[in-house]
Amino acid sequence: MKSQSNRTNRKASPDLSGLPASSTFISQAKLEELLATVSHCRSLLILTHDNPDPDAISAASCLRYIISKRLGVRTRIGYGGIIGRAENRAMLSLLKIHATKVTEAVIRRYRSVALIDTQPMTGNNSLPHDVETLVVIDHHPLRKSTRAAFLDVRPNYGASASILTEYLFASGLDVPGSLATALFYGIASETQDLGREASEADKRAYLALFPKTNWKILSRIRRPPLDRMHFAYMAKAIANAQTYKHAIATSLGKVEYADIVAEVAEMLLGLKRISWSLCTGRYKDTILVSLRTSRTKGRAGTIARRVVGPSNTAGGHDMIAGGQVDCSGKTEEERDQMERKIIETFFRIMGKQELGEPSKLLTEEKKEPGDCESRR
Ligand SMILES: [Mn+2]
Repeated sequence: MKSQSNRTNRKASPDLSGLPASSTFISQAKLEELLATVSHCRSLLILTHDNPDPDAISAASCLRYIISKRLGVRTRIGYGGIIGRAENRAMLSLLKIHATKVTEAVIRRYRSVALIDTQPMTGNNSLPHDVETLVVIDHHPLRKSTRAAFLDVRPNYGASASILTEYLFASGLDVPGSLATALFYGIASETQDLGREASEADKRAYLALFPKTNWKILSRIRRPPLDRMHFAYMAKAIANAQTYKHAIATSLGKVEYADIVAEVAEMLLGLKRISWSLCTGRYKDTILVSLRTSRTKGRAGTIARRVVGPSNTAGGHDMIAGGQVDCSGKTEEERDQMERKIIETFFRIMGKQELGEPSKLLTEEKKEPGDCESRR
């Protein structure tokens, strides 16, 4: 029985759909290569991007499981920023995943570092530029500067968790329910339930994990208790939102955790007739920019780079992207100004260089209570 092949059969990936999910030849060979590379390590730091999402968390946790079971090498999962999103915090606690914030000094203590769901010098992780990377496993486009003893970068995959799922099944190890649930959630959230940038490989991994997933726990992760702060951010995001043509943008100003910027960008994309959304927010000395589009060939990564300009870092995929603009040494007013400038640049790009008059999402029309007539 062959599964029906869907509209996109990406050239880069060989057709493995006829094979059982547990044996993809590439991952079998890559797994052996990975184990050989890591086998001489005394300990390994598994580093994700700052403010890791479920894809990064689950992929890191799977790598840790395989390496400790197969090699007995001590590992630690670290990240530079903060895990703020309620779903991600629930994921860590309910699935008992141990990940800690690491400083530059801690990173430097490790001889061997594995980067997961990110690459050296992307600007979204805390690996110092002079520290060598032993392992890179990622699904973002391969950067010219990326060097590692072991490299597995598959830009045609929708999630890093899908790559690690293949390793897991290729390893022949038991698949614990908690790990399956983490990976399943990693793939599902990264690809919006396989609807966004998912390839055949992601579907295969998703199906392989399906029978082992703990649905009760997954449901609790997806509906976590939200604190008041969350609603306050949403209120601010909506109050500040402006639309221009098919684009919407907002700024949050100072934020206490970085994830909220992406969360807002995702929420705003839900507005009718909108196909691009952007949110900015300041976390410490960085202005974070999060970009989303509903266009499957939107090249959001390229747009994000244009939005932040050549002296800053940005990257991403077709439909999701992010960037960061350094604002150290600036006053609060200057920082506000910089956020406005980013949104202006974004609207200019959306307007093909001409900038019309953006309008506020919420207009101050005289409305009777209960009047839900929409704007014309
Ligand atoms: Mn990812």
